[in-house]
Amino acid sequence: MKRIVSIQDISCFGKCSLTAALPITSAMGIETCVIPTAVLSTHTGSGFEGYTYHDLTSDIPEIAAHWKRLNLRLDAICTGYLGSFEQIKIVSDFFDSFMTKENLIIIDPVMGDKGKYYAGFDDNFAHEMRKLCRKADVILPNLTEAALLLDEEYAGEGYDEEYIKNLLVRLSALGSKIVVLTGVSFDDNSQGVMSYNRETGEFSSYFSDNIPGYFHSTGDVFSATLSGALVKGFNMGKAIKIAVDFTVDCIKHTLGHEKEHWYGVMFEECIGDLIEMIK
Ligand code: PXL
Repeated sequence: MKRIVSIQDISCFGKCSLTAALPITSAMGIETCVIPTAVLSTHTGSGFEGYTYHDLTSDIPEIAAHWKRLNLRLDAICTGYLGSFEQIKIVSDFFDSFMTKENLIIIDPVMGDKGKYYAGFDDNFAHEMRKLCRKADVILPNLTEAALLLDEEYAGEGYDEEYIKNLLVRLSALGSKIVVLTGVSFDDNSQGVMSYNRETGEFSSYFSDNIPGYFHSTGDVFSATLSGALVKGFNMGKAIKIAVDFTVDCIKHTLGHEKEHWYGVMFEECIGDLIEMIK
């Protein structure tokens, strides 16, 4: 059985980060260990003003030291929302202790969306995240995070394929072998991802339906599913297809329930579809 660790926050209510990753990768048949980076009453999205935040940075080195004594093998180390600038350094140390020739380091550089930082993030954080990305096999930024990592203007809409290819090459120069850029859309009807493998020089893309609206937590659903599919041994092209198709499935399933489920997609009712997709 494969084993991964998911390093990100627990938003106690809000269906994102660990509360999405844990059920998704477990359902894919992967033993999922967690390192919670912070405990929040909810995620920080607008509508949840007044959320509580408890930082767990100081617990991480102790958890790592205990796991080292247990000689735990990890097939992938996956990171998402990291709670603070200081935490990035500690996660970087965790990579140094647990990375091997065989395992995968997958970083979702969660920092923002729609051209803006999420609450609590700033340029110092982006600068530190840029350094962390050097250690990754795969990074999964959205277009906003790509701009923040490269310290440049957010492209918004109206870019073309050449622009995205150039962005991918420059992102890969930060050091990761593979860059998977999410939320790419060249027309109103489709949205998907484009990726670049620095070692082979290959670009690839996969698009699905563009569903108008904003759906919270889809980045976390996508990154958990992609990480799971890679650890299961699917090649990058197939893993991207599974992750995009599952994310779109979750969004379609949420359509018509957005009033009640504005804070996160209803991925729970789609888990059965995911299990079929990886058969
Ligand atoms: O979905 C990304 C995410 C994860 N964790 C927390 C967040 C967000 C996005 O807003 O607030 C706490």
